[in-house]
Amino acid sequence: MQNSVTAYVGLGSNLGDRQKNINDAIKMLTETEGIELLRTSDIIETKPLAEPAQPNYLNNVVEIKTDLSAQVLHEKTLAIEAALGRTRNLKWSPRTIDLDILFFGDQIINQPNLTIPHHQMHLRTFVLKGLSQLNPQLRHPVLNVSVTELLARLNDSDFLPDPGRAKLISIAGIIGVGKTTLANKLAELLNCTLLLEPYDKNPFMPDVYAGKTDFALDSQLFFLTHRIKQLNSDALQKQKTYVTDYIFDKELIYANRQLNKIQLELYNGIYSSLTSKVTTPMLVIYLTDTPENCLERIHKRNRPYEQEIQLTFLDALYNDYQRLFGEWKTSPVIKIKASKLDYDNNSYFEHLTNQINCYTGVQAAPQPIDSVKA
Ligand code: A4P
Ligand code: MG
Repeated sequence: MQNSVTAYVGLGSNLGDRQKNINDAIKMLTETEGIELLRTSDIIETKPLAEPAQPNYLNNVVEIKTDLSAQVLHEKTLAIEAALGRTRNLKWSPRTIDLDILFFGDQIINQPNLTIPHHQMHLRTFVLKGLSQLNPQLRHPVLNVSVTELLARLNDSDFLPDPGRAKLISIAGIIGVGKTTLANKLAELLNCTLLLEPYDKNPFMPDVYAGKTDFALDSQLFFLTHRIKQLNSDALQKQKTYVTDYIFDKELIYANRQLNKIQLELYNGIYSSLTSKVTTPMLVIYLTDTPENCLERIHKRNRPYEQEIQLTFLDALYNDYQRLFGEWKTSPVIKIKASKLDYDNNSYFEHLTNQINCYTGVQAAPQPIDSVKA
């Protein structure tokens, strides 16, 4: 094949003989002139994204070599879907077979009927698993990140952006890791609203850090009520983007560390009755550094009441955050080492904001037809 391109097609079936539908679709792709089948990933059973009442899917990904154009390949996949009995009545109704073009070489295509890379593939574990099995180093040409890294960010979940909600980007990490600095920078670059935690307004904090644990509950409730108000879904505009320098779930981490048993029981009761309207993040940026480096930053920034913080406390917080994100299923998480943040490097931040825009669904500027981006 001359001028051929390597492309990846995702297959899904949740109606009829699912295994046969996938095998038939692969056979028909293979028999299409201009397409050579290279490899197929394992077929996996997956829960339906966003439609829990539907039957489970079987999904896999195929790697092909083709000298067809992306548009012609798309027409061929539509014909295969039709031949295998796919009907298009309701959006996302169960289907005998669905063929999505995931990648077409490293081309970026934005046409009315065709978006490549597929516009939500970076939010779908059932797609990224197949891709990383076939080619772990393969890079997403818009995100400029490997499919293996994209898969790790989802922690085995699939996500569907909800247009009825605010786009909240939360920066997480232990004290002194640099969350507020990053939040300020991102809010400026993304031209969005910055929501900061009122670290200097909590009247109980100095006492708590000075070891007066009687005030720990007051201090926790001060933060809790502030954040509940700040992130209340009625207070945030849908579709608007916000950046916070904290993740709401840290409240439980700190409460567990700082409250005694009786305080914690009371706190937990209040917590669960008040948090139902808190907006959850669409994307988390988890900033990490060694507790030693964070302690050094805390000493440098010299907020008086923080100067008593001990390394053992930061160590414990670090472990709590690691546990939180080991189990996190609420949103994708971009993990960044604080040492990699380069505030003088515009292209570093261009890359980061470009990625954030992909996750929050801000469309890239339309590209010329069949434009190719290196
Ligand atoms: N289209 C645009 N770009 C592409 C592309 N790269 N590849 C257009 C294929 N089609 C593309 O697709 C809707 C329109 O998208 C078409 O007109 C096409 O020109 P469709 O296949 O007709 O409709 P659809 O599949 O219902 O919608 P869509 O948006 O493609 O949905 P998805 O993204 O395919 O999601 N859960 C699990 N576990 N596994 C699944 O496979 N699939 C879906 C459908 C939902 N939940 C799932 C799965
Ligand atoms: Mg589709």
